[in-house]
Amino acid sequence: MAKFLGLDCSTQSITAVILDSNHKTIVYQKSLSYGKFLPEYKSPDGFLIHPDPLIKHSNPLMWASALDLICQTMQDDGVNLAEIAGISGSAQQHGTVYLNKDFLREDWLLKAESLAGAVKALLTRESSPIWMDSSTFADCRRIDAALGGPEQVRLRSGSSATERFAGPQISRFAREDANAYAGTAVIHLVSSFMASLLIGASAPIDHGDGAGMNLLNLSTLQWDAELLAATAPNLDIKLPQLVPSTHIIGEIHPYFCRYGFRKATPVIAWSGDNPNSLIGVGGWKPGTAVISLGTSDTFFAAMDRMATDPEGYGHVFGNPAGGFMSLICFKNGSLAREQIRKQYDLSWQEFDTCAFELTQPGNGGNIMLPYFTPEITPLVLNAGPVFEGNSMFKAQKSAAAAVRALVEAQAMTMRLHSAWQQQKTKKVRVTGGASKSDGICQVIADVFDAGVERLQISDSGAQGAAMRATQGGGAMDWASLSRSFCACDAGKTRKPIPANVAIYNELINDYAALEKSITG
Ligand code: XUL
Repeated sequence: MAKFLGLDCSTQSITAVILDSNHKTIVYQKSLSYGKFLPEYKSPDGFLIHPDPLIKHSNPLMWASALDLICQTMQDDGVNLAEIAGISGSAQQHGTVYLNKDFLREDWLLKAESLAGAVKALLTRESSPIWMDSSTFADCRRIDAALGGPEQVRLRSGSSATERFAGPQISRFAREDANAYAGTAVIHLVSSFMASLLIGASAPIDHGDGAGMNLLNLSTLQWDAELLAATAPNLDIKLPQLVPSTHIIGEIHPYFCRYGFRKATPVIAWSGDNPNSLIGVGGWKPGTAVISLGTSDTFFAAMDRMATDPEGYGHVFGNPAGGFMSLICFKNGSLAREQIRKQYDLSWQEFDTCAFELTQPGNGGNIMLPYFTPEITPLVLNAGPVFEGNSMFKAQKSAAAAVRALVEAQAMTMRLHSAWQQQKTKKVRVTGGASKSDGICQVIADVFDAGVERLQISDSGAQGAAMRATQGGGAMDWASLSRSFCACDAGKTRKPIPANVAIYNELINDYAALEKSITG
């Protein structure tokens, strides 16, 4: 048997990817959005509508229903699930699910008609805060203070106390609903909750996703007693065990035989979507950085040693292939590109021509700070782009210069704010819609002095999970998985041009100085 299943429970949809390790092919891929297929949960975008814009919760029963739904859909699509030799999963990071002591028993799934039906009575909190929630500012500051300052939290957990992370969210729940918190026997991440449903028992949390909680000590890979104590009372007895992401956590529960799964199909630990995507795009090994050009731009990379961002913007998670990975998020991604394109009435083709052919590297000294929307890396609360350079540029009268300035700024801010990793980027893999642009890819190659490879993978989380299931099942190793499933079109690689690299090595200092003049 050579088929492996990866599932991805993301913010808006559930996805399944099945890969065949003998033929080195993806044999099935399906995504179902909660809004369309589970309208009864009244979450068109995957979360519950709330009058307070800082609060973003989802109904965990929706995720349980989605798991039933995707299994049913695979069966209806004629997939023989008895051929699946291993399963793993990916889930949006940071969300938490709160359950009572009956979830720790062995029989809660035995006679169930549906997963949501089995779990409903076991929840101690009806809704789950997700990564989009930013209601825990006060909790973050309390945790910082208890540890003796924000650097302590960062040095231990890999990230400063962060609003969307599980720890601050647990802290808020314990303060605001102490009774429900006291009745909570176990707190899961979305990933370990979904894994629990698959094995019909409370599953462990993996190091990849566990690092997104402000609770895991990255030096010991154990829960940090002081962070736990600063977060909420008795938290040590409510958290699952920690395991490496490659760990086989159990066998699929007989409940799933109704969909055709074979009894005892092994389940490999689930992880967060970013650790899974690192694997899914072939970025498991230090030296390769991944840049995903999406609504927000994200930069992530396997790290060759543990380091943290002294400025507190970057995060460190576990790399499922061992060691650590960075994740840095820039809000002004496609949003900013779209804004400039519209402002100058350009097609995407024209945008690319501006960035590539009509302007020169260094942009004649014209620099932009691309804060079209409030930025998180670096922290800029008052949005508004900054134009510094000649008068035409400052008056925003030159489309070509504005496009190049934006593209250069987005690449330079990524280099600047990933420098804390102190490792040489030898290769960059770029994904997402804007990776089609030759201009953008060439600027990234020149700014990072690294070859840029383009990769079109639509479901990198689910693909990474399927690859992890294959590795965990012993069928293939990381290197052969990456070669087989993350191959790039060699003809489209962009190489750094030494003269341009030299220009950006200078310009980045001017860019950093301009940024400092705004952020202080
Ligand atoms: C990472 C983060 C998001 C979520 C949702 O820190 O908050 O990427 O994992 O995808």
